[in-house]
Amino acid sequence: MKFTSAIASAILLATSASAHTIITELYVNGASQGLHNCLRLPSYDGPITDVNSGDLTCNGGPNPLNTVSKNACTVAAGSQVSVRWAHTLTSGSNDVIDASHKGPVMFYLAKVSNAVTSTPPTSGWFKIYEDGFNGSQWAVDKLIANGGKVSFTIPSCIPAGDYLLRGELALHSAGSYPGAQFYMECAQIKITGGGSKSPTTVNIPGAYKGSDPGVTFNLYAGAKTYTIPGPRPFTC
Ligand SMILES: *[C@@H]1O[C@H](CO)[C@@H](O)[C@H](O)[C@H]1NC(C)=O
Ligand SMILES: [Cu+2]
Repeated sequence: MKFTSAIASAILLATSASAHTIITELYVNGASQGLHNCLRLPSYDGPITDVNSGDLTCNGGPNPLNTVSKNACTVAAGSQVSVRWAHTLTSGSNDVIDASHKGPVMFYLAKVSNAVTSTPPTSGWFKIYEDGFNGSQWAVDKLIANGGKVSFTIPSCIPAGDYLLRGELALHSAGSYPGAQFYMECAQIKITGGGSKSPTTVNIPGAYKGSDPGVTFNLYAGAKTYTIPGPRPFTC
């Protein structure tokens, strides 16, 4: 009995460790900005599970940020940005995340004084993209089918300047809280052009609660609808 359950938990551990994911590459209008470039990368691809943790902003804590790029990438407002999630810092597009890790994909922006050196702010975040579940496919299913890449548009009307772009992928074993696994990395970008609109912002941590229907959600129970956590995305 004991022996069996020890083997079972070892297998579970191995499965979940092999299943994690991390953002490894940023693209602007389809052009790679270079592997790991302009990214604040943790040493480990593990999740954050406490929605009130400061590590929810741009990772860190149990996953020390030890591969922080010295560069910010320039992005014209209104252009298309993509990121590539991969299982490890060096995985290719055939190894994105274990298919069991279903859930939504979201992107947020926050203005900072210096994209490379500023501490990730806990306030000032606005969502610019979200994809959840359409009744048959999760955002993560589409991500895997697309080699880990997801694309979205930087709003054309927000002020130029330095920003942190926060990519987030979530959920998996979220039937009770804590349980949902949040995977997030921040990219260092300088937005050019733009306008003068001021999006409504939220705090991260702060925007999610353990009791949110999109945070505590058994995605293996056959539900046909899902409420993505956080605010709805800003549009110009
Ligand atoms: C859900 O999205 C997938 C992939 O884009 C698509 O093939 C499928 O038809 C969609 N299903 C519904 C119910 O909209
Ligand atoms: Cu995992």
